Amino acid sequence: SLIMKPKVIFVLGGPGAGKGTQCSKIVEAYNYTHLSAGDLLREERGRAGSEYGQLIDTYIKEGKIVPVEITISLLRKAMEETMTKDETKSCFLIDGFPRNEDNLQGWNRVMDGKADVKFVLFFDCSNEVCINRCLERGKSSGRTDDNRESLQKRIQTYLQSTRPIIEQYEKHGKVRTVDASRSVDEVFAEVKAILDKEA
Ligand code: UP5
Ligand code: MG
Repeated sequence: SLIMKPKVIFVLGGPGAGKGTQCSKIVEAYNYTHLSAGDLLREERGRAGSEYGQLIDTYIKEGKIVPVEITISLLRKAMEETMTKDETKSCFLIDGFPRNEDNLQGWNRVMDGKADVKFVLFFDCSNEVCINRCLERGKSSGRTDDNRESLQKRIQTYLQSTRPIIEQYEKHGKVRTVDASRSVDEVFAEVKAILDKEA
């Protein structure tokens, strides 16, 4: 039988910009499935018998971007599982990916023609706000990268590697930018306006 070609929105923005928070709200209101690349990597890191556990652990603490083969196989598996369980679930928010040129090339290699990337939903936020949100969350998150030292590196990686990816999509008119520094509800109102217009 014909399986629907998945529709994808890439969700990008600095560490702590609110990608996960807003994706949860989108899932409540729209028929989208949220796949956080970071969450999938953290899950794989904790999986007994994972051959990548140690590598993922080190990369995350260092704020470095895991080789795309690992991330893309997790994303692809999650998409396939979702669509196999319920074939009407063919819209995905891919949160925190693609973060660099290696990610983008890996996606194009594996997924070209197999998924429709609609646009990038970009949560724009100052580094200062991003850092403060992550430090605040770090008091209870248990995340190994919510500390000043890792955050410095995450911000660096974001500016050096991820911003250029967003700029590439921008050149093709494929970025929808949201001011992510406002309250959760204000940000979500802007997100809704974008999704309702694109749908
Ligand atoms: N918060 C959220 N919105 C708020 C608002 N409007 N006002 C006030 N507070 C707000 O939010 C962060 C915190 O801020 C929360 O406490 C929230 O309540 C509050 P969240 O929604 O979690 O922000 P998010 O953007 O999702 O932040 P996150 O820390 O998840 O972003 P990162 O991009 O840094 O983390 P991710 O999990 O995507 O990646 C982690 C690491 O995994 C990367 O550094 C990298 O090492 C690795 N990785 C890869 O290698 N490859 C990938 O493809 C993906 C990840
Ligand atoms: Mg997140």
